[in-house]
Amino acid sequence: MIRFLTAGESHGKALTIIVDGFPSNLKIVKDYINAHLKRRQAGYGRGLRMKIESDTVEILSGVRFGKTIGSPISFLIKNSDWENWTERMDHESKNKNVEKISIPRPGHADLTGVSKFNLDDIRDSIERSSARETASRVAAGSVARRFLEEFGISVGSYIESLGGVYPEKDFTLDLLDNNLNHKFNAWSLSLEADKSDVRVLDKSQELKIINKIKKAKKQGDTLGGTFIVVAAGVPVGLGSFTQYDLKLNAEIAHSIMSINAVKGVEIGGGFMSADLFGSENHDEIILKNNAFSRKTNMAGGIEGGISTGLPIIVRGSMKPIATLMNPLMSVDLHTMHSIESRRERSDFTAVPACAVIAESMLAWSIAKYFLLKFGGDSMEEIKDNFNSYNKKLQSRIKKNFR
Ligand code: EPS
Repeated sequence: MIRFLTAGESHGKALTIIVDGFPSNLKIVKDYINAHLKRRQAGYGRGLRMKIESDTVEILSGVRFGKTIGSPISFLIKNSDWENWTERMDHESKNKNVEKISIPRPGHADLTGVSKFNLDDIRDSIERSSARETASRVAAGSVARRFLEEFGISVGSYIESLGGVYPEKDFTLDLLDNNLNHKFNAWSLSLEADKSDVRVLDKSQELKIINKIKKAKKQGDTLGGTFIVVAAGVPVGLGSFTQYDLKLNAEIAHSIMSINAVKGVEIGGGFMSADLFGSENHDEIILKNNAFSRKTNMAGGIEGGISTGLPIIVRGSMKPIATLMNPLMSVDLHTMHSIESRRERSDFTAVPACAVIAESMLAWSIAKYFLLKFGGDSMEEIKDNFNSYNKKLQSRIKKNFR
């Protein structure tokens, strides 16, 4: 079973990540991870912090001569901004000039955090609840993504809407209609989306979104949106209906929902399916290229908690960033008086980044379930398991459909 743990405060010295359980002999270099970290930092509407940071990993363990060796992999991502925070983040002594924060922002983890942990400075809660932690997710997820590539599995994403601005031509419907080549590479979605400042596939939508972000900025407001993340080339048979906690759709929902500010997750037709007749919703079974397929992909690549072999289609919704420059009302925890919420440097929107993080989390979940099925200690052993399963599947089809 693979697992990862992250540590680090947003303005602490660094983020640290331990990735455990990956087999030996997986080729990985830091430039590969850094390229994805860079993608996470992009997007129109981000705040000043992204100008200060240029996130890169230092590999501390588990990789030798460009390959994993089977032992825990650990990474360090330095926070460049830490230099401006050494006094405020000192591990031992507190300078009396350091301001204590007592006004919680609605929608952030400020009030829940100080209530739960019995803290009298909201800063103690902000530091770890900050979405800065998601850089660590991308580092861990990049190991999973590299692993999946070895088996022809690709992951990609795009922004479907931002601030309620949707595209004229809904590409997501093409995915659900299964109008894709069977060799469809999900990374091609990201290659296209990364050309846009807001990671959309439609140029006219991009302009409208940028104008909406400008409007939000001017009003001291923030925006959220929806993103689509897809995994293609996933073999039939990952996940299981035999236990609630083995269902692949449940695993993916957990992964995506765990990303900061994500408030909704759908797989395939999702909420839209609830409004349709069964005959309109379900995907007819067909034979295509000597394999079972479906006419459509409303199931989003998962039936009965098990992957169908079709692309896994996930939609996530991200709420607007909680820090508003034109703030909502709050209560000062020291005076107990109603007061405008505190302003803190932040992003105006981070939906483009959220989709990159979702790619990392989806890659992680799929790698986890792939290893549950085909697991082994080295890449060679896993490839043997994978190939023998595929051989069996193919020989069954050949025998029955001659
Ligand atoms: C982020 C770093 C943070 C924020 C943002 C994400 O840096 P700072 O707080 O120093 O500006 O820019 O976090 C949030 C929007 C949030 O609400 O937590 C990052 O590295 O992605």
